[in-house]
Amino acid sequence: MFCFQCEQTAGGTGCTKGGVCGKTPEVAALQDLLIYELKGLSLGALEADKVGIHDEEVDRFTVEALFSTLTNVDFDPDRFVVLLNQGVKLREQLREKVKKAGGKADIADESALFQPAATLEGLVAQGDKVGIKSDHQADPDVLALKELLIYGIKGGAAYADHARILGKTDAAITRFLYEALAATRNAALGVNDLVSLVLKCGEINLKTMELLDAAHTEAYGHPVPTAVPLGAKKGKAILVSGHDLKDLDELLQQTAGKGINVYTHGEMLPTHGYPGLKKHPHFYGHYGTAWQNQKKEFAAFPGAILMTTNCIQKPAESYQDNIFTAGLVGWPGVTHIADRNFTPVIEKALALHGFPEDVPGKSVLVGFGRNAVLGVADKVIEGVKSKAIRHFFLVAGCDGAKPGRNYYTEFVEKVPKDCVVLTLACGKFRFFDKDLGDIGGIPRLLDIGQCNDAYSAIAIAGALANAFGCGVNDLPLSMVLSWYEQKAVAILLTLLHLGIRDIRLGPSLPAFVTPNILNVLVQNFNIMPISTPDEDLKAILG
Ligand code: SF4
Ligand code: SF3
Repeated sequence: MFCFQCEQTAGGTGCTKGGVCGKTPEVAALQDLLIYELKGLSLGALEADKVGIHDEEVDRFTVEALFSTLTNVDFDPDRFVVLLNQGVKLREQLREKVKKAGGKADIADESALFQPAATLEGLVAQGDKVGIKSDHQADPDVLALKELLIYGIKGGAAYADHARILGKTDAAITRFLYEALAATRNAALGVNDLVSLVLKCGEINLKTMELLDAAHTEAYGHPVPTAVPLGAKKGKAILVSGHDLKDLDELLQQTAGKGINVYTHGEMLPTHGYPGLKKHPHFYGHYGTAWQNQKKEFAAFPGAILMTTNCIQKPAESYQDNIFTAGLVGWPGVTHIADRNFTPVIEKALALHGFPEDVPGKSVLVGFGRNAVLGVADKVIEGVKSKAIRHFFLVAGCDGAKPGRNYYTEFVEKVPKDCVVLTLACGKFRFFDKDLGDIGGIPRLLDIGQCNDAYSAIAIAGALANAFGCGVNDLPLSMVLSWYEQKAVAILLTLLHLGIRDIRLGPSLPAFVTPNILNVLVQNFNIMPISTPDEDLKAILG
């Protein structure tokens, strides 16, 4: 196997003997094969488009299959076998439709002719031949850009999937997924073409995130500032992790009146701010921190656990029977809920002892999405004009296991008292429970939401730039980002598409970016690695 799509890749270069994440060489091969198959399917979908055929099932499959290969989502080989067979069936159905419509049904590219082997071993052997390292001819910079493009669309597909689950789709988004996948089979594309495509990936991801923002806020209202307890209430308990609001909503409905309190873990924390979810009295509080601490935190949780999206890790034996997966998440041997009927989760929670006593704890504030922040825009603008607020820092992105991520804790601790920190995604767990006080009633630490809410941060920055009559790059705003998986890659491409400069990125730079490509990014966007909190703060604030 060879995989270097995430930040924790082995030795900072690539996982070759099994993933640091727990991905087996077998699953790595199946994922590579699925991506290869999607390339062939995309070539067919683009031909279908030319004769006016648009297949919703192919759209849905493509989005779900891409999301399944994202870091820490699906570790179950059997699920990939199902996907591989489904994909070829859809490809052939589409081919027939195109043929009937008089379009080009026969595509010569090998990926479009792929036939899955009948056995798991056979599929793994096929996958081993089509991985990242299979293209020996390609220029390393071209390969790097093609991988960057694939990772960008994987992240974008995750957001598209969340929007689709809440009833929002856009054909322009899936059309770009096909274009991008097909482009990776085009040997004629050079560095410049591919740089344009990765920036277009950022543009399409912005559209996707806007759609997701609409999906969330139309279904559950705009988040409102909400204090979330970090302690626990005596009684039975369910812990929900991931990003899927629909799963959480259904679970809250199905647990109503059953004497079970529902807690969030990881990226679910900001969901406490949505009026449509917080209305449930048994939606109690937040337990634990970010995904990489789940082994320790889940082992101590006295109830059932539901993983709705990434990021699952190998369950410890102590809670293997208490954990469930939903949506695209999978772990071999863990019970999967495919239809949002959470009865097994509820039964498990009722069978476990729950919290024997109330557990006291502090609380944290969430709910500072674009509506809440822009609702006090006058105060914010006045604060900047009167110099009460000197600078904004967006300290956002993923969390992970690397010790270097302490940078973000230290950075936020060292931000001067006359500055405001905006945050989103699971990187916030490095500092989310710090009491930073306020400036004239505006909290100094504002949680915008999940990584899924990055659109909100962009909208806030855009509105501030409008109010000050300048560009986002001219605002007293600096972005200090942390990345781990491919959703962060998609968001980063969106920021580059918007022309945002001077982003500081850590804890390390992506292994898939070659020195030449890094140079292009540095020259055009002045993107830079984080250094030390003191040096970076000095460089930003002067
Ligand atoms: Fe390694 Fe990350 Fe790939 Fe897992 S997803 S195999 S940790 S590079
Ligand atoms: Fe976190 Fe996985 Fe990226 Fe949603 S939950 S930001 S790492």
